Amino acid sequence: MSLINLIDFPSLGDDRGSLVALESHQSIPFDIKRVYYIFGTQKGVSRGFHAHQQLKQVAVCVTGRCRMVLDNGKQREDVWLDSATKGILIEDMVWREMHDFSEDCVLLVLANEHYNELDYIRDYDCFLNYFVGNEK
Ligand code: T46
Repeated sequence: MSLINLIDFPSLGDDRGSLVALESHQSIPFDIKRVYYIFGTQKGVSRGFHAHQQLKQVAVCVTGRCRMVLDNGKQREDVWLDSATKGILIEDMVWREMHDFSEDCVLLVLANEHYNELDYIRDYDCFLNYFVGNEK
């Protein structure tokens, strides 16, 4: 099964332009508790390099693009986020990296929990070790 779970957001455009509405339990499959956005990423800089123990997120590039890498300890896949109408669902215990940010990239992220640094696994070996004796 693919790690890349894309969500198409309906564009409610008219002749004035476009509009996308994101709502809990509509196009976003959870209660939204937090919204943040990543912008101004310097050329050549990659971000992420962590997993979350218990956090679901949907990420969408509302402007520009970046390449999202997802890894569940067995498979690693990547996808370009390059559309304001295409989100990616990132489940618990998935290692993520974001690469190749365009200068104008604004990556909007919706999360089902408040910020909690203790939820982060920032070491890849620790991430892999988590699965030892804890098979999904
Ligand atoms: C993720 C990817 C897609 C906060 O204080 N509150 C927040 O809600 C967040 C997300 C971050 N922070 C602080 C923690 C760090 O001092 O902001 C700083 C940068 O965070 P971080 O280095 O974790 O950022 P990224 O771009 O590596 O990762 C972020 C999210 O943290 C992460 O949950 O899944 O984007």
